[in-house]
Amino acid sequence: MIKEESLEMEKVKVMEDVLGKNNIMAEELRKIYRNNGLQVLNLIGSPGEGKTTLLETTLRHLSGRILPGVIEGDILTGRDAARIKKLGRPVVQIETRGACHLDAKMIAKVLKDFDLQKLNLLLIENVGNLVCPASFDLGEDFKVVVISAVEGSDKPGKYPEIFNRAGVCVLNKVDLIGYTNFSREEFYEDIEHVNPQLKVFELSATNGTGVEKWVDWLEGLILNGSKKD
Ligand SMILES: Nc1nc2c(ncn2[C@@H]2O[C@H](COP(=O)(O)OP(=O)(O)OP(=O)(O)O)[C@@H](O)[C@H]2O)c(=O)[nH]1
Ligand SMILES: [Mg+2]
Repeated sequence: MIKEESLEMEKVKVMEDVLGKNNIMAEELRKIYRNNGLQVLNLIGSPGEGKTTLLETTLRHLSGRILPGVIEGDILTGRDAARIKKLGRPVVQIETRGACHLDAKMIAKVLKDFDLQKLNLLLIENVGNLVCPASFDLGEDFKVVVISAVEGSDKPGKYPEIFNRAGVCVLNKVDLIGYTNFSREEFYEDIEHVNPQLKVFELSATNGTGVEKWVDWLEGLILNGSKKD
């Protein structure tokens, strides 16, 4: 029993150390973003919620108006980066080779692949996971939690950490909501408990419903925060 407890304490210490080091690196990233007039979003959600599809739709809408770059995080493959590349914006793929989240060190390593002076928005798609990425600060302005109507309305209550740390939530796949038992009442009640300040965009990344509002918010963010024209 005592052995189990001390093992548990050891694990907590290791984790605190890892997160502490990550926080220091995230502060460095924040300075780099600020010095380059970059707004940064960290998109977090389970596999298949539509994060890459949302990025594709967003890039199409922002084309010619905003200067986004994209970092794609996956355990393996460059598939998501290949999708983004087709839209003609700078993109870098990080393959974590097993890690269930991106960390600040990984981001620092790939930033040199961008000409940051030519960007005013950096969109980071984290590894598909609703849990691990929540704890790792990437120096972002906002964590954006992406969930889809298909996965159920009970998620904010069951995964409170990410809903609590996020500034923005995208509820995607609303085109399918009528085929599910998704309850907006339950969803918004949970959010009220976990993070009443959370800004929610309901949209469909595939048919475009609600995308305008999301894009308008993003544009506002850039216009207020960036010095580039
Ligand atoms: N009906 C519908 N399907 C969607 C929507 N958004 C994405 N999809 C579909 O959902 C599937 C997964 O989409 P992705 O964008 O690859 O999901 P992801 O979150 O990036 O997945 P990972 O990178 O593996 O974590 C694809 O078949 C998309 O076409 C939507 O708004 N409505
Ligand atoms: Mg993806």
